[in-house]
Amino acid sequence: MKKIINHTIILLFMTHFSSAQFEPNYDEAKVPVFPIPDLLTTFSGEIIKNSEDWNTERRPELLNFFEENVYGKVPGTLDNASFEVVERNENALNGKAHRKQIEVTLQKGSRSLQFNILLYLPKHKDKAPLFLGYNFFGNHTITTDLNVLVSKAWTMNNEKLGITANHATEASRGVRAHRWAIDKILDKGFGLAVIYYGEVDPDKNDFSDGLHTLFYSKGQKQPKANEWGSIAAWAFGLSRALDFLEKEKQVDASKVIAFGHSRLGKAALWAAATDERFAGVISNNSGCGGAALSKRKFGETVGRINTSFPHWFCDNFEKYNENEEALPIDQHQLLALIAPRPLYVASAEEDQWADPKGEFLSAHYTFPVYGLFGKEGITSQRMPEVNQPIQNTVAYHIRTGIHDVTDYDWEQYLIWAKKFIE
Ligand code: GTR
Repeated sequence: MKKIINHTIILLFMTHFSSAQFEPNYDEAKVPVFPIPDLLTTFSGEIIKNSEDWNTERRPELLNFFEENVYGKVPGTLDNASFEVVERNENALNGKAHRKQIEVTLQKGSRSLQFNILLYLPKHKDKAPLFLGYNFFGNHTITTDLNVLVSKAWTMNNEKLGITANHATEASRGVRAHRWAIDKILDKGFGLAVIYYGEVDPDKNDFSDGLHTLFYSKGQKQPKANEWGSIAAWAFGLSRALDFLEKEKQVDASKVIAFGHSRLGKAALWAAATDERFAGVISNNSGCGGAALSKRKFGETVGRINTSFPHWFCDNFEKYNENEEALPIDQHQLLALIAPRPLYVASAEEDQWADPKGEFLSAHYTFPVYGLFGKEGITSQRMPEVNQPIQNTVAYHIRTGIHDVTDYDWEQYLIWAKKFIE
């Protein structure tokens, strides 16, 4: 309760005084000088010299730190998960794809939660590698395909996208199609599976709904300080979708790439860090609490993100509000948890809020861990020019334009995925 009151006060305060309260730093000269937490030295000072020690010592302690202090632990296990195909068509998208819509039911004791997966698979492939990711406003927004079901779940209002009264309607069909290059994905022989993130956990500072409620003990109203926020809940949802994909004959479940933009990029990274079945991950403009280094305090900061979105991370993360120096880790160590699997970090030139340079450096600093596995990271500290991708097992590009997902982004992801995942 106390937390809720505090946040309400902070939020009210922010709405009135936000510009005076928080001035993001966009000046490289004002970025603090700080030591990059070393990937290959354990918290107790041991030096990691090979992949085995990384896997048995360093990786687990880093993962544990992020679980306890950043994203929060999943507090239990489900009793059951079931999957029902509620709609299918062998000739979707002008005969190019198989379409399936799957209702997933997660159960714990007497409580349950349902969410829907929209799956497109290329008809010319017997077993397809696949991108799995969330969308912001419902599966029906990613395509003009009239058969995609409109979500009944709570949805953030967005008048421009035709969403009012917190529920989506036909009016928003296809409004986000430009973010999902479905034809290109299918033509290259990849499948695409998407989920509306609000069905897994509605994106609001309210822990009385969504996935968290399944795991509450008697009388519990919100997760404990080291338990999951919304990002970890969304990550958990991606893993349950992967459980389903493992049963799908036409999917190559050993080649599922978690994909996400912005807050959903943070969720994709955390999903791939916690679930090693993901073959790789793409972080599109994930920014603070995603790929970007926190200690640079460039654009969005830990204090700012925990104030604007108190439900995204676990409460323990608030210890680092305006106190990034005290963090014994930084986000390059989250990225290193993906190793040796392929990792793509992408930025946009006009998305300074997400700190493109901090995203690049974070990807760069993972190279010693990829090196332990004989994989090529990004060794140069020099950021590439705009629209000049670097594509190794670790890949990075900064494209022209704003915070968004574009065809250009997908074209690069497909070139890289063909080389490093397929
Ligand atoms: C912003 C938030 C970012 C990013 C973004 C998004 O408001 O500050 O961290 O996640 O939302 O998800 O579009």
